[in-house]
Amino acid sequence: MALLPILRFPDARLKKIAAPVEKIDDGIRALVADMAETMYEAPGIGLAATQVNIHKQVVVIDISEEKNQLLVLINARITHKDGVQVYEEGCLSVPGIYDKVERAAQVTVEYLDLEGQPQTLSTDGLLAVCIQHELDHLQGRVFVDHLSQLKQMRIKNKLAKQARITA
Ligand code: K1U
Ligand code: ZN
Repeated sequence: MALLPILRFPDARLKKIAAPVEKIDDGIRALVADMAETMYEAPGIGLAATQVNIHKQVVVIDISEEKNQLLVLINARITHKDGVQVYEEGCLSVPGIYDKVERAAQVTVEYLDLEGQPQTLSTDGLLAVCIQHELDHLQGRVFVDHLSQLKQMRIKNKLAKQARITA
């Protein structure tokens, strides 16, 4: 297993649209293992392949306290959304920035698991937020795209300043 470097906003590669996985082979299984290790080490509660510069429809999520409930979503599609919730989101590609985003309160998602079996999950709360956040990444969107232009400009300036300080 290996830790993967995480792309940082506003890297243009975060805007790429991920392609469906055609075959769940050893390469995909190794990618999932590396993504899970990278997410747990960060630490985070989710990671999309886009964030590690792999443009395939692969997501890992674990919102459990014990970090022992890994959810792997391959070729996921949200088939139903209902209601509205607002949650203060963060993102491993936008370090140190948190802001409120409005998303659906409940979602139903259809996906393939790591064995290639079709699954359907209906959920709400933080897991619903995290699924929408990660599937946004696969479509080339980051959570700051949901914020005002003014906030986006401030975030870019703040991250550029941080990058200058750490360079
Ligand atoms: O996609 C990502 O960059 C991961 C992101 C997921 C997420 C967080 C909050 C709302 C929506 C989606 C993160 O994991 S940011 C870090 C974080 O939230 C966290 C880290 C450690 C413990 C608990 C939460
Ligand atoms: Zn993110």
